[in-house]
Amino acid sequence: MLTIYSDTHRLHHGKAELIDGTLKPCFEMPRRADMVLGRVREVGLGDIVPPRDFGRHPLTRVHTERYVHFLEHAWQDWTASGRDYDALPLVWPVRDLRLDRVPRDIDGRLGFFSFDAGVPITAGTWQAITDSANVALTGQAAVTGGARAAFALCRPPGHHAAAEYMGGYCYLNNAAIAAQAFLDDGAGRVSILDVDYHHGNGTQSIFYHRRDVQFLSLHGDPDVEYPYFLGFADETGAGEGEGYNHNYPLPHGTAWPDYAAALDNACARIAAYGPDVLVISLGVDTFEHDPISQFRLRNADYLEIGRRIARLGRPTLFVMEGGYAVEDIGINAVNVLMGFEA
Ligand code: SP5
Ligand code: ZN
Repeated sequence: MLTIYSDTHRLHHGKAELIDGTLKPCFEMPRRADMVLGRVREVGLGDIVPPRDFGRHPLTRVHTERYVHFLEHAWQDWTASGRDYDALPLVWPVRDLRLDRVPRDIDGRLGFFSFDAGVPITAGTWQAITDSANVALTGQAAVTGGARAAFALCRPPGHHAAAEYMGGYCYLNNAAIAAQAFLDDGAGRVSILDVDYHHGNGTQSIFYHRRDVQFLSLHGDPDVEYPYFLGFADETGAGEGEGYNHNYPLPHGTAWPDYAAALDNACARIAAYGPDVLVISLGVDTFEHDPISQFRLRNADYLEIGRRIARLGRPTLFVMEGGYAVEDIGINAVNVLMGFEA
């Protein structure tokens, strides 16, 4: 399987995140991608190529222009106002606060265009996030060109980012950008299967009213898990998109048998939908030793996830999302890919 990878992810290196009431070093760190790339090499998965540059157009097919513009200029605006530590949002427009005005000040804009504080913006963030999207788009082009599958080794991840907000370590929604590119290149229907431990709220939001993209997500029950405010089973799509969104909230402690049952149900829905192409939001924070997550999948279970995805028999783009047990992230992510190829 072809892997697409760019070293520029390294330019995005947030310093701290707020967790358990204290500032801790960011869990979403460059070493994550290094470990996955190392494993791709170790097992000889296939060629590793750099991304091509697809420019701004595919980004604004799923994100708003004003949001992309904000991301592009945020670091410059932040430093222009005298700061040089990571830019972080601190205030959000909830409920009866005003949503009809985009603040002029960068601190206001950071809050307007985010839903949590897990999104540091640094000097290299724009370059890293646009290259991460280019990694996904290069994989998308390979699959459109006839490859059975490709692995977009994206970092930063993307599935929490919606049309105009960032959050949860995500800025541009790489999987959604790739899914839209498949459609723009002639696919009629795309399924996105999100196996990251956290609900793919951004991806759901982007496609919620549409029937040309089916979205399915297996994740920790938002009643007790981040992102808390989306990802429940009764979110089934709206308008034209009614019936094309499927959430599988699962309890803390979920291990392989229950996970597999949910995955089988999701796969049956994908088969019934009959997509031209499949996009996998590949998070491996479902691992038993993940430091911020509460499922209990083991190394070998990831091989089985890959086998089940392969049985769908669709051209498949794997897009890297979360996974914070850094010593095992390469083994687990690449196990999915090896299970797929077996
Ligand atoms: C892409 C991705 O996986 N993003 C995840 C963002 C999660 N951010 C919030 C984490 C909250 C963890 N709370 C658990 C406390 C453990 N003591
Ligand atoms: Zn996650």
